[in-house]
Amino acid sequence: MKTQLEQIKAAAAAALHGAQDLKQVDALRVQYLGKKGELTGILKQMGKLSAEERPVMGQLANEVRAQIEADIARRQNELAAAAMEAQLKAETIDVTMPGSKPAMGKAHPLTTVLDEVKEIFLGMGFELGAGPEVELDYYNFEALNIPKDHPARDTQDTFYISDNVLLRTQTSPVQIRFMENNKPPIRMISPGRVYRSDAVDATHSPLFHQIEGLVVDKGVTMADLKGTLELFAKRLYGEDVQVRFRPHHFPFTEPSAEMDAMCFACHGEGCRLCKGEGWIEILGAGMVHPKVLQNCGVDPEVYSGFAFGMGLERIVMRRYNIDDLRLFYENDLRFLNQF
Ligand code: 2NL
Repeated sequence: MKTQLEQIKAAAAAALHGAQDLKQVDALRVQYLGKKGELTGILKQMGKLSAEERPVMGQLANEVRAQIEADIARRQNELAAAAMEAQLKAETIDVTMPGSKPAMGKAHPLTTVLDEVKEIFLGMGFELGAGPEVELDYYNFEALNIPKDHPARDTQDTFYISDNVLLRTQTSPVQIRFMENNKPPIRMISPGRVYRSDAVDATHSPLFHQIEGLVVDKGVTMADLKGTLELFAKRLYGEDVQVRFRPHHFPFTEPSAEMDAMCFACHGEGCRLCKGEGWIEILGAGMVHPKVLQNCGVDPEVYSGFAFGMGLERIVMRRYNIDDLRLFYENDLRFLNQF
């Protein structure tokens, strides 16, 4: 029996040494130590031994079992370590490989020009105003002296949400609210999204951007309007640009005017850019109508003011010679990467 035990120990050690994976190791464990295994088979014969031999063989059998268990554990560790080694080798990251460059975004041309316009007015002491895009009819029209039957209120132009709620068609409601909540002197601009129910084409979009400005104080005159807006045009287009004011009409200003800049392509000669005019329209402006001041709780006997408004898209289109408004909203990188 002793010889048998020694043989089992040696055979198990050799077999485990040759085992190539954990599955084989487990099979050997069953083969030698399992319920029907070789060692167990020997132990079952212990009953036949004499009382003297039994404890000696028992101890030897236990030693053999312990040795085989130790061999199994060692082989399992070796195989696990080898598997880990192989996996690490297969998954090695080449830290010297050049990375893929992330695409860099850049400011949208509307943002770039809006930032310039803001900078010019903030430099003149204006502050920024903002307000809701979903507005009350009162702030968008009524307070601005646009009566119920005015063509500007035509439902073809305005997105109505209900009878008296709409998407603002200009940023003037921001200024109305500003006058309600702030005492003069007021110097503010309100850039923002505005909405008109227009069919989309090269020059129309249901969403576009406006920049309006408002100055209210004692003794503000048309001369302040002209000086401020001329300075703005020179800052935006260059010191040598000439401007002119033409009479116009808006319900919310009186008198009203439009400001043109001399065409920077032909210098007044008339060309394709200015459609032969020599001048290009930049903005609309005027002295705030006394009724509008009154609607906002500003006494027109004490205060006066001027206001102006311009479309951001048109300014950007002229700046970069862009002929289709839709390009601004499509986010085609071939377009956006040009700026
Ligand atoms: C244009 C002309 C303009 C105003 C906007 C305004 C605002 C208040 C009172 C009076 Cl609160 N006026 N805004 C004034 C004149 C012209 O916009 O052609 N915009 C694209």
